[in-house]
Amino acid sequence: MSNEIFNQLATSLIEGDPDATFDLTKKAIESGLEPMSIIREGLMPGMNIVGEKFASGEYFLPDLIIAADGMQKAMELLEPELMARNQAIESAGTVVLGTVKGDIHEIGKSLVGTMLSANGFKVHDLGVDVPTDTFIGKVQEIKADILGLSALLTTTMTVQREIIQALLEAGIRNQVKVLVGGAPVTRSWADEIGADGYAEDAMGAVQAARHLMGKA
Ligand code: B1M
Repeated sequence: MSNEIFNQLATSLIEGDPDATFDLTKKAIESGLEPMSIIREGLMPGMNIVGEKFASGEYFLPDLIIAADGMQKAMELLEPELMARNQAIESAGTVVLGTVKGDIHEIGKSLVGTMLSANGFKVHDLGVDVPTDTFIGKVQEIKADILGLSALLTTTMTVQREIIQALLEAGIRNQVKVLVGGAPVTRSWADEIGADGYAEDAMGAVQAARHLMGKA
């Protein structure tokens, strides 16, 4: 049953049918499947195939937009489920989160935010295409423990480095831990730019954030 529904979910994204993605996600939740498995085993493989078809020239920008619409409809159902399952009582730390300037990819960043919130972090999500100054200002304003920077494009990864440089110039680099992630981001890139933490996915971001807070 679960494999069948995961395959159907992936297919609904690949074939660009957001209403089917929504209905199948609802069905998967109602049948008792874990929200994180629905994301990892159904939705993410579908999005990855859409991405591959785009990269090979088979799909075009509208195909990406329709797939993202389906994924976002699914996330509207899944986010409350993720929150309800994991809600922690104690505050784990404060995070300023966003996708860097020039980059409008939202879904992965928002999933990271949801998982951090569900695990007790107070998350200030600044959205996408966030100017460097906005990140710096928010970190200073709320005295954030962690600055989470998402980048999905090889062309915008470099902005993560620029933000770390801007923190240094503002004299606050040692006051905040920087966590980086996003599809093209690797641990070696994180090391190269002097980030404090790196995570490959949303659960990894929770573990990395806990580690940065000295709690894991
Ligand atoms: Co775009 N896009 N896109 N796109 N898009 C990719 C990223 C791409 C890999 C597709 C491809 O060619 N194979 C490619 C980037 C190539 C590269 O540079 N390496 C690409 C491109 C080229 C582009 C455009 C340039 C296309 C164009 O205009 N010609 C353009 C750029 C726009 C811009 O940002 N300036 C563009 C636009 C778009 C849409 C707007 C249409 C849409 C996004 C809509 C939205 O977000 N509202 C879109 C989509 C949907 C994709 C793909 C297909 C799917 C992304 C996604 O949502 N994945 C993507 C291909 C792919 O990734 N397979 C692609 C699901 C999501 C849950 O995963 O975002 O990876 P992900 O997040 C993961 C991890 O990365 C990690 O955890 C998340 C959850 O597990 N993570 C973090 C993310 N942030 C983190 C932060 C952390 C830690 C972990 O700490 C702080």
